[in-house]
Amino acid sequence: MGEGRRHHRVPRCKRCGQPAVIFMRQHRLALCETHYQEWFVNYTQRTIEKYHMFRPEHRILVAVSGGKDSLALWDVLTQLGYKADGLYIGLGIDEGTRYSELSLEAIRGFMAERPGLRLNIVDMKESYGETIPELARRTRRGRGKPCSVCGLSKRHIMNEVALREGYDVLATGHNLDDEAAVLFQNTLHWQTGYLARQSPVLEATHPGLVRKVKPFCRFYEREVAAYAIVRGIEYQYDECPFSVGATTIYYKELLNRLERQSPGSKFQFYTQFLNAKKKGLITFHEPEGEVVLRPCRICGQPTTAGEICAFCRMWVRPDMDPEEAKKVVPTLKLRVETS
Ligand code: Q46
Ligand code: ZN
Ligand code: ZN
Repeated sequence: MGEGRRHHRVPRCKRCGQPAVIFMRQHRLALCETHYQEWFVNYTQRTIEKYHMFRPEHRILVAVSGGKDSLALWDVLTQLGYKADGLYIGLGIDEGTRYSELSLEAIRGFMAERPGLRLNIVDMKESYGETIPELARRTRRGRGKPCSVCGLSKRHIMNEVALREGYDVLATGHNLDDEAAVLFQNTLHWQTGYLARQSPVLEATHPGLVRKVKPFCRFYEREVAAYAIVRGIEYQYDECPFSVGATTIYYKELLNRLERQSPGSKFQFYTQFLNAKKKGLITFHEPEGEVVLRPCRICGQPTTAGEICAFCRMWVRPDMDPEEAKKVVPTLKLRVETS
């Protein structure tokens, strides 16, 4: 290859001709730092509109973990002028890594540079008397890993805070890599119920459930990371110590290999699935009669698990009478910090 040709291959920003910081093959688009930021924010708005996620009058609760995805999402929604507050759940995960402590530090650092933000905080130990690893050990759920207790608790708390505080929608920072990995896993196992529900918007199918949206679902993880870096967001780089060996990581690696061989395939896989579903070219159904939602007798949140939801069952024993059962489930305490 001659010198001239190699020079020609240096990617240039499509808008201004300056050297590009990113090239996105699926959009055939190279952009410089300034125009990438602009494009990223506008593309998020296009995703919000495409899937009818929310409008400017809605109150949005953003689930923030301190990682790049959730902080970048909070940053973008604020820039777009949406009324977006944060929710941080202090899981109490340390395991020698200070994971939870560093996560909250990252969020506070982020807020310090952006006056006017409001963060709702629920600390597991403070509200429920136990951290996530302690709760998992006591209830013996999840074969030595606290992830099932953690996922269950996060879902319950996010829903409770959103409804109690009157938010219209809960927004999470799931990106394309997350969504494609879940889609891949569900397709391999033909989990038709999950495939029916996998969507950038989860409607509230019951008055006790909040609507959920994923405005970053069409961004590759590396695109979100690039945005966080060019915006100077100091996020928590370390993953939760319990994420090592998670099955979704395995599916992400498989998809990354596919992506290396055939760039753009992750984007195609996910967006074509959504398009085909929207056009009615493929349809999936929940297994009939299996998903009946009833309010939990203790907390009132809808559950498929019978009379008492899985969250409340971490405290309630089967031999307890209803009055006693109501008393043993701790109540959520919410703190608010503003910047
Ligand atoms: S579930 Fe498991 Fe995550 Fe909870 S314990 Fe950590 S890895 S944070 S998404
Ligand atoms: Zn440019
Ligand atoms: Zn309950």
